[in-house]
Order: sequence, then structure tokens, then C-alpha cells
Amino acid sequence: MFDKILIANRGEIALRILRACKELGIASVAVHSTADADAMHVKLADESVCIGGPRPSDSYLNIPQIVAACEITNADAVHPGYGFLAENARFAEILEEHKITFIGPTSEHIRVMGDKIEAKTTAKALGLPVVPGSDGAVGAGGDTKAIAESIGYPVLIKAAAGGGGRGMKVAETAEDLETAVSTARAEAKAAFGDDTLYLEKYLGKPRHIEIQVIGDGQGNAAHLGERDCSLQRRHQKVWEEALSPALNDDQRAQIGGTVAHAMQEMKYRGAGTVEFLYENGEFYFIEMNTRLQVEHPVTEMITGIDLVIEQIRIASGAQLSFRQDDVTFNGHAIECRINAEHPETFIPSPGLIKQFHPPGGLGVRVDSGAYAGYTIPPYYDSLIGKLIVHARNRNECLMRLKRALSEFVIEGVDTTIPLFSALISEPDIVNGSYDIHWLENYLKKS
Ligand code: MV4
Repeated sequence: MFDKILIANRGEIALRILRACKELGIASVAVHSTADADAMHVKLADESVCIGGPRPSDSYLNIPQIVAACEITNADAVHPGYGFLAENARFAEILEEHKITFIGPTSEHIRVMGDKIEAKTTAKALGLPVVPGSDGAVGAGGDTKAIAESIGYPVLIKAAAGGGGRGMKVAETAEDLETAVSTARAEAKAAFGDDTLYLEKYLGKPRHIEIQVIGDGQGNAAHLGERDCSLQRRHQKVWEEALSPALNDDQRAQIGGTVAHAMQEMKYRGAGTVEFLYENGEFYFIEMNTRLQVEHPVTEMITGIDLVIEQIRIASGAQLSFRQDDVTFNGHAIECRINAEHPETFIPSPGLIKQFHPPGGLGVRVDSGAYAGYTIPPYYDSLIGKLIVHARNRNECLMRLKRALSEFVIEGVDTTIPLFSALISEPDIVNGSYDIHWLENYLKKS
């Protein structure tokens, strides 16, 4: 096992990783920017190193500074959290070259899944159902029209270097195609420096359902059920739940089994998420994330498995500590992302938190690095924390969530708590009948 882990992240996820280190008796190193000197993860870590200025490129994305912090503190492993360097294959490779363990998948698996065309080809070869599409990149020539024709309109144009919804364009008809492709190509070139595009059948009203997986790189892998992340705004998830209100046990066992088998085949190492669109009873693979995700706690609550502890054990060479048959799903969990943003305009609201009283009681978990007297810096994302509620079934979970939201006091900055208090009374939310467009339509109306 490792002696010391450096946490290459900030905020609530840095704290989350710190908690796992403490339970495992592993020493921890926090790194931070000059803007984060007063952050909770810095206070609670055994050691801390300031690695640069507020701009992410100067600190949390600054690979030489992070490697230097490892050398100075003698850290033998790095947990990247999510965002920042978590899916940077070159970072994983550099750490290995310095004999520092990257707590995550192989750099090769990160690279393959980072290219959305390669990811899809790999998924298809492993037997996962994919969205009908171009089977590779589309060229600048006239073949694009023929491919779109064979897929059938509407088609969606996606960037190979994209993901998370950036750089997508819909072509409703053949007349739209040329403009959509050239706009997408220009946007992809500007955003990623790579204008490789591919086409997919556009699904009109899907749900976003993702399967949590974990593998040990030795051929053992299991799925931990799904999360329904359909409620999102501008490709930012807002509310996530496990399990999905849309699936039954047979559907879960089937898609879960298919995904777990694929992970065994590829000898996947670490935690990962396989994202699907789900429409009319069918699953369609879209992407795979080779990292721990923001919404991992809902999976932890219903399975009782600590994903970060598993990640650390696996990175140190251990085999998966359980088998698929050991994984059972207990009750229901919902996560609300509490952002420092206006609940209607979503304008970020950094600044001093004057009061902070998180809710408590049975089945209530708050993952947050915030505290009364803490000033949220303006340089990073606006997530202040996550409220995760667990109960025996979805109905009791909604009751508990309503109670927990009513207890939550955050003063001094705007937060998205009022949005959740409103959502919880919406019949479609109560019934679990929502797709990926539901929240944006709701916000347009209200
Ligand atoms: C799609 C789609 C419809 N059809 N692909 C957006 C994020 C990226 N991961 C994939 N995305 C989508 N891909 C096909 N073939 C609709 C979306 C999409 C979406 C997906 C998940 C959650 C929210 C979304 C919001 C808008 C569009």
C-alpha cells in the first residue's frame, strides 16, 4: 500500500479523497493555488504545497509543479480527482516515468476513450450497443451526404476531440448538412485544435443513463449499477439519482452485465463510467469517462462500496475486493449539486459565505469544503458542495431530500438550493418522467 498520496485537485473532491486516505491510514498531501490557501482540503491534509497562481494552467494543470510537489513531499501516488488532469494521458505517463503511481486507468485507456471515435469503435468491438453513425471520421468530401442519407435524418455532427456536449451540431435535413458540418468543423478546430468529425443518428428524447464500473487491470471487473443524469442544464448535471427510475432489474442486469464483460475483456483498471443514451427501451453507448465522477456518491450510497478506497487499493496492485454477485442495490439515492449561482439566472456568485449550516440526520450526506467565513474564489467552477440523500425507496428519498433542503442554510452567496426546493414538487420529477431536455424546458417556462 502507498505511504503518502498527493491529491491533485481542490474543493469537495479533494476533501473526499482525503477522507479515504485517512481511513486507510495513508498520509496525504494537498496542493493548492494561491487563491486556495484557506481551503478546507489544505487545512485537513497532513501536508500542503502551494503550486502556483489562481489560473488553473498555473497550478492545478501545471504538471511540472505537481511532479515537483511529489518529489519534495515523497508522495508515492497521485489521485487526480475529476476535471483538471484526471483524463490527461500524458500526465499519467509522466507520473509513471517518475515512479509515481497515477491512481486511475492506464494512459493508453485514457487516450483511447479521450478520442470519441476510437472510444466508439472500441465499445462496438467489445459488444456494447452504439448509436448508428458514420463508423469513423467523415471527410471533407461528398461522402458525408451519403453517410447522413444512410443513417437517416436528423443527424448529429460531433467532434472526435469533443465530449460532454461541446461542438455538436444537428442537421435536421439534407439542406442543413453542409452548413452544420462546416460550422462544427470550425468550432472543433478552434476549441480543440482538431477538426475531426463523426456523424450519429440524432436521438430526440433520450435519457442519460451511465453505468459505474470498476476493474483491477487483472481481468476482474464489475458494474455498480446505473445513475440517471438526465437532469442537466447546458451540459452541466444538476441532479443525479441511482438507480434510474426508468429501468427494471432485468434491464439493469442485462446492460450492466454487458458493460462489466466489456471491462473484463479490455482489462480495465480503476473506476470508470460508461455513458449511454436510453430511448424506447434501447441503450446507445456515447462515451466513456476514465475517472471518478462528481456524482459517484449516489452509487456509493446504494451499494455501500467506497469507490475512492477501491481506486486506491486497485492502484496499489490489489485485486477487486468483491465479485459481481456481492454487489447489491439498497434503496435509492439522489444528489443535488449546490452551486454558488443565482437559482434562476445561474450567474456565478463567488464571495464570502457568512453562514453555513448543512443538514444532517439519517440518510443525509453533504460533501463540501465550504464553511462559515470561507470566501469562494472566482477562478473555479461554482460547485460549493453536494447534498446526497439515501432512503429505502425513491418516494422516501424525495421526502428526505425535501426535509434536508429545508434545513440547509447558506448565507452570503446565491445558491441553487431554491431550484431544488421547486423541482421536488414537480409532478414529472416526483414520477421520474424526465428526459435530457426536461430541465431546460422547465427553466424556459418558469
Ligand atoms: C447525443 C444526443 C442525441 N443523439 N447523441 C451531449 C453530451 C454528450 N456526452 C453527448 N450528448 C448528446 N449526444 C445523439 N446521437 C444528445 C446529446 C445531449 C445530451 C446528452 C446527455 C445529457 C444531456 C444532453 C443534452 C443535450 C444533448
